Amino acid sequence: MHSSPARNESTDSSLLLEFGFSNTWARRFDELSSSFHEHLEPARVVFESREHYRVVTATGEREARLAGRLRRGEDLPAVGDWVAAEVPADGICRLQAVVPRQTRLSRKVAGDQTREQVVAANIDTVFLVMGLDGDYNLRRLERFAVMAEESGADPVVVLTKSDLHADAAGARIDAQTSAPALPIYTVSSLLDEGLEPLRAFLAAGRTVAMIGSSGAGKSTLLNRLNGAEVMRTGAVREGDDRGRHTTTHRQLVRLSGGGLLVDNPGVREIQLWAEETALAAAFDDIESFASGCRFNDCRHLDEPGCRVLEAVRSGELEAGRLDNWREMEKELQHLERRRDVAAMRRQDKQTGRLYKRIQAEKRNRFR
Ligand SMILES: Nc1nc2c(ncn2[C@@H]2O[C@H](COP(=O)(O)OP(=O)(O)OP(=O)(O)O)[C@@H](O)[C@H]2O)c(=O)[nH]1
Ligand SMILES: [Mg+2]
Ligand SMILES: [Zn+2]
Repeated sequence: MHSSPARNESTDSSLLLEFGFSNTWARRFDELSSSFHEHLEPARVVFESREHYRVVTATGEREARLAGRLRRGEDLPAVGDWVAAEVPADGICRLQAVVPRQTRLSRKVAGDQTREQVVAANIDTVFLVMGLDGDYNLRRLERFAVMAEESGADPVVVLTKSDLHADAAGARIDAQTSAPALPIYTVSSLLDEGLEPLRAFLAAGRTVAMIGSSGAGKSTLLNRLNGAEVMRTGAVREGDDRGRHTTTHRQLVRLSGGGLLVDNPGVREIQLWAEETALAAAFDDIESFASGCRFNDCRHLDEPGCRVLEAVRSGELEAGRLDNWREMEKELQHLERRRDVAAMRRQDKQTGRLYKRIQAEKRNRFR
């Protein structure tokens, strides 16, 4: 494989390093870009809004658009992605390809379509952000935990607004039953309390993405961790503490301390895009109870000798948590069927195209 001098220049760029570039990414970029005729440079997507992108290149932040071949594809670049870009001396960059991802935080697109939406790519840690005000909802936290488990990054729970809760420590203990295996931090951005331990996830070049409802305090947390305001924040509604969707675009911000933090618009309802293994990981307590059931194929409904139901009776497992697990299990099974159907349709289309091509070739041959 050839190695172009321009690429080496890029690899040495301190700006790219600050945004998380490494030898591994350089190698992957090299592999990808060597199949192109155009001269391409590595860049990281830091902003995305419909088809408008901003990327960081070796020489600075630039505006970017998708090249035609990317626009026609199904897998669009997401914030956090490393891309191979045409970078003109000035003007708009053209993104030609996405470097294969290390991790990806995904959801199913809203509505009926069976499609993945990548919320953030190549992140090391996911902050599951939830307010200790009216936003506090353990069932939603469990759902976020499944989404985060699927990502390949490490999930961390961040309970914000501790100053608004009379018993923040108690709320944290309750949250632990919904995320038994995850670290949980309680913070107040208002009082600047509890933020220090979060900085450990934001060392130079490390990437963290935040998910949570609108109004949970994500952007406020980002500003606090940064030490100066970069994101706009907005008051929540009186009565239900819901936010007003102040953040409208995904954005990767390099904090003054060197870490990279992806802020996202708030989401209230997420539909999962995950495998059952992610569900099992987020609910490993239920998995381990289930291994004690008398029947191997126990559905934990009314079977005799069901260890899971016994755990609910004895108070070891919350009924609401079991119900939530059931609901998500159904949702994931449904998703899997829909994904199979969607894959078959794609296959049919391809077969159809192939068939047409063969027919056309035959016609040409016998003409
Ligand atoms: N009392 C208190 N208020 C907070 C804290 N953190 C955030 N807030 C307030 O909560 C409201 C919502 O904060 P944002 O940071 O805009 O919330 P967000 O999660 O970014 O919301 P979206 O951008 O809509 O998704 C603002 O009025 C903040 O001042 C906190 O620790 N304590
Ligand atoms: Mg925000
Ligand atoms: Zn059982």
